[in-house]
Amino acid sequence: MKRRKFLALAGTTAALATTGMRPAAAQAKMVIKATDVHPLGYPTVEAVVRMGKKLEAATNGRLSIQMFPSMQLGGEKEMIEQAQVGALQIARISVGPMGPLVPEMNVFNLPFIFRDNAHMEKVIDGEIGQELLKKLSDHPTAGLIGLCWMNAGTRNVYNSKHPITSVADLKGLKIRMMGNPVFVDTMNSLGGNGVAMGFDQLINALQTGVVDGAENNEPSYDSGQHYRYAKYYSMTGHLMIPEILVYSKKSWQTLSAADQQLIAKVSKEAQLEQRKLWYDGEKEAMKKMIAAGAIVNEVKDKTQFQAAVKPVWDKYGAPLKPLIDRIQAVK
Ligand code: GTR
Repeated sequence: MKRRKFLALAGTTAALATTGMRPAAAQAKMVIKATDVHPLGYPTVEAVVRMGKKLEAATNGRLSIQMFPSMQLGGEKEMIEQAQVGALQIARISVGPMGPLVPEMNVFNLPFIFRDNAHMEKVIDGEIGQELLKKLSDHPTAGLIGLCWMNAGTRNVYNSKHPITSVADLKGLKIRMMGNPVFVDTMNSLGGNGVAMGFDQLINALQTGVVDGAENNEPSYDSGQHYRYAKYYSMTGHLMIPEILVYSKKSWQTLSAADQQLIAKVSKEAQLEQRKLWYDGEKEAMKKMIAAGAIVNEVKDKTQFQAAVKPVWDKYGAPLKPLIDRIQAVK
């Protein structure tokens, strides 16, 4: 269905491309602008760079990806806005800020929604993952095409004061959360003070003591250099939020159907390839942060954390109940 719609939109170019009347090499060269908040070498960045190489190889260099890493084009909010107007094509973003845009996506933003990585992967690789990407692509105003999912591990709390081993340890701590009310409510339910702020502002806020800490996976704690100001990294594992690769809908509609199919294909491959990079990246980051002085602690009893976030589930989970039931039924 999607293919038919895009064929219609792309018009003559698509017709020519799909009937093979015009050799691919004769079409205009196109540089696809991609961006990520993380630096070169970070698993999601590397996965998109590799996608670019595949596109080049498949089109004799007609299509390529130019990567703008390290927030060169702004924070996540700006990246989404630029993709919406077609100022850039590919943005790799967390599902975190997507909740307010596409309400169903908030299901992945509920604390403790997934049992473990294997559960999360099964969901994003399966029917539900496909459905949510389509929900985004079909959304009348979001202006984005959902290309694929990527792994982003588990988010853990880190701060400059002391290790967190129980909910009581969070009391009074100002913890930066991503810009989506579900996260501020999550931190407040856990007893801390959630402060919404962009990833791009966080290092400054940690440095100046505007916040005492934040929460993220190990590679982000490392890539953001947050360990320099918040050395206690506690394995709270309260969130497991996949990342999403989006394409500007405005730009997508100018592509030929053949190019859309090719980009969709390499994206699907990237979804599976990125996770190998992810698990290596997690290990690397852990080694690096410990060497840099981070103090990591396990949280033995997560049940009190799970009990404390019940109000978040009551508030945000109610309209998502059928989807939650399906996710929980994935074994
Ligand atoms: C990271 C994620 C980023 C960004 C960041 C954040 O794990 O890769 O896209 O969302 O978290 O906390 O803002």
